[in-house]
Parts: sequence; structure tokens; C-alpha cells
Amino acid sequence: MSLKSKLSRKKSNELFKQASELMPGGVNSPVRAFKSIDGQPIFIKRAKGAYLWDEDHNKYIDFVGSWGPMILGHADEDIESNLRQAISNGTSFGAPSAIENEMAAEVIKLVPSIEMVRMVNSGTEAVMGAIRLARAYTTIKFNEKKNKIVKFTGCYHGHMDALLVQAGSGVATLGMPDSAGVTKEATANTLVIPFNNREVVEEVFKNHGDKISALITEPIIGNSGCIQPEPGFLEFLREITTAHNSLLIFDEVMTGFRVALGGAQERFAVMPDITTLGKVIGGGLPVGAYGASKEIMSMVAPAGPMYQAGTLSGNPLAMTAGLTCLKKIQKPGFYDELENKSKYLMEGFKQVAKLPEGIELQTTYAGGMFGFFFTKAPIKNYEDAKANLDTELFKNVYVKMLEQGVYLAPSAFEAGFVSSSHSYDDLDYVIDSFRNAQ
Ligand code: KE4
Repeated sequence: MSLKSKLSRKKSNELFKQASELMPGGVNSPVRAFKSIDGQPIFIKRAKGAYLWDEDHNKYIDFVGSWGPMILGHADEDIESNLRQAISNGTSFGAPSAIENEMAAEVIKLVPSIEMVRMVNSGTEAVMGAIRLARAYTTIKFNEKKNKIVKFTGCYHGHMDALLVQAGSGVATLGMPDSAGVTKEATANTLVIPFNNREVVEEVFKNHGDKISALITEPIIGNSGCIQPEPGFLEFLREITTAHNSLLIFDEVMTGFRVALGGAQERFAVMPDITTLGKVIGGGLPVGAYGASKEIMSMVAPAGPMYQAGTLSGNPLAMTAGLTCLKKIQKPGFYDELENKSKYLMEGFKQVAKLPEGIELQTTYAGGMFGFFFTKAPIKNYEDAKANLDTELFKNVYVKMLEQGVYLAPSAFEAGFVSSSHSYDDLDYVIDSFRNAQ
């Protein structure tokens, strides 16, 4: 940590030193490395409900929730007992199993626009499938080479080459690779534009509409902090893609089953052509999915010509955990309670900001997802966030809250998550720790 840490981190630091010799950056996913707060990762030993315990026996109230999946809280008893039962039947068959039917039926029941679904093993895989499916469908359906994909800056859709792009210098420009190893050819058909900017969307469709296969968006951006769509913006995207025979893809890997039972598409009543899912759908095990109408999904092999496959897709243990989770979140009032907790927490933060020594702060929430920005400037997209966020203040507040046992995402450009396990006592404690951290 860049600030003197009072908590013992002896074991975590030893493990990180060892890990750094074994894995790139000592982690299996970059965001876990705490780099954006100049820190070192904390090694978690166990978790239960809303809590984490690290290898040095420090306890934390968790708002990362494994980056979204743990909507019920950690070590849910029902998921655990169902997994114990399932594991005694074997861990993977590489053949169809009945639980895959049950899982598919549940996803189709819950996600309004999905009539047919394909299970995969991560959100990235789901997005890869969705992009390939969009190109296959629009090329065959409209008999023209529609290869271009439009995405918004600040949206993260996993690590497929074509979407690891940064906006070019102009406002509506072809994406430029945003990672070593991604070729300019791989991003040559990707257009990157700012979110919540209708004029630029209109410009890009005016200039490229006949070649645009799909526009993909996080309906609420959770990878630049938490940024809501302006009123009518999603409806606008629905209209303009339809008008140009382009598909609208909602990347609901984060918002799916998180901001409403039926995801953002239910919350905003805007139906995409293709939906990607992940995180919550796996109940903590590796699961992703993509789904659409039967007409669109009929393109997917072996039913159709678009190929996509996976050794562990529909894995019976992952299906067991995911299905148990999907059943439990259908409890009446589940999302009202979740949103009330997000609201309570963010209102509490805003009260702190109003104190005489208060800080510039704005907050937002949707269902079990929330975000706060240390600025008063309106944050409508990634560009606003990048230009206005006080990341130094975030870092200092973050570390002080961590020292008080509050585990938020270690970046100002991530969202936070509450679970059904978080209590109002937990939230009161966190609000106090936020006040103490100013
Ligand atoms: P995965 O491949 O990590 O399962 O999903 C990729 C993905 C796709 N779409 C959205 C909207 C996402 O948020 C993600 C992954 N989210 C990040 C956190 N913001 C995962 C954490 C990590 O990369 O370790």
C-alpha cells in the first residue's frame, strides 16, 4: 500500500512475492493486482455471506463480490449442498445432461429477449460468440458484407481482440489496438465512440451504416465506474440499429440478473437482438452465455453455419451452481431489497459529502450495483470520467476504507456490488468508514 498499513499483511505479502515469480504480475487477472491504487493484492483465504477473510485473518465487508457473481453472498448454503450432491455424480461428461436443459429453460424464462441460449465458460466467450453470430446473421440475412462493430469507450466486453480497442483521436474513428499482440487488422472493423452521445452515433451510422453488423454496449456501464444511459438513449440505439439492419447487442455480463431479474433489458424495457451473460449466471462457477431469438440462434453450429464450441460448456457443476442461484434470486422482493441497500449506501455516502469538510461526490445505483465519483461534474461517459475523476482522492479514501475492513473494487473505474447477505448494520459501518476516510 502506498499509505502505511496498520493491518498485518505479512502472509499476503509473502504469497504475493511467491506469486510474482509464478504468474504474470502475480495474479490470474490484472484488475486483482491493486495496481491502480499503487497497492499489493490481499490474498483471500475464505468468504462467507458479505464477508472475506484474508490470509492474515483480517475481515472485510465485500463489495466486489468476485466482480459480480456473488449476488447471494459467499458460500451460499443451497449452492454448496447442491454442488456436493452433483459432484458425487461426476464433474464433467462432455455430453448433454438434463441440467443443461433446466438451465437453458430458466435463462429463457428470465431474460425477456432470449428465445434460445448457448452456454459458454466466461463473459469473454459469450461476447466472442455474440459478435461472430451478429456478423454471420447480418451477412447471410441481408446478403451484404456487414463486418463493422460499434462499441463505446469505457465499455469492457472481455478480452477478444476486436474489442480491445481505444478510441482514435477523432470522435468517431476506427479503433486502434489497446493491447500488445492485437493487430490493427483485428480492430480494423471496430468503431469506437463515446457513450450517451446521440450525434456521434448518428454520424457513425450515416457514414458506415450499411457496413455495421452490430452495436454492442453495456446498457449500464460498469467498467468506467457506474454510468447510466441518458433517458431514451437505449431506445435510440434500438431504433437506429433497426433502421440500418444492424443488430443491437446488450452485454449484460454485469447487468444481467444484477440490475433487475431480467437484467437491464427488463429495467429499461429495451429489447436487444443478442444478449451476453456471465457472472451471476454461474453462481460463482465459470459460466457465460449468449442468447437471442430462435431465428438468430439457428445460425449457431451445429444447427447453422456459425461455429463456436467449448469443452466445459454446460458443465454440470457450473450449471448446478448457476441454476441454484437463478432460482434463489426469483424470491419475491429480492431486487427491491437489493436496490434499497444500494440506495441506502449511496445516500449515506452523499450525507458524508454534505458535511462541512465534505467532498465533491456523485453517486448512482441500479438494483444491486452502485458507483460513486469524486467530482461534481456530470459523468455521462468514459471521457467525462477520465477528465474529471479525482483518482488521487479515490486512492487515499480507498486505502483508508480498506484499513477499516471495507473491500471495494481497487479502481475508480469499477462498479460496486451489494448482495442479499449485506445487512444494514454492515452498510452503516461502511458509511462511517467512508466518513472516517475523508
Ligand atoms: P469474463 O471473461 O471476465 O467472465 O467477462 C468479461 C466481461 C464482459 N462484459 C462485461 C460487461 C464485463 O464486465 C466483463 C468482465 N468484468 C471484469 C470487471 N469489470 C471482470 C474482472 C476481471 O477482469 O478480472
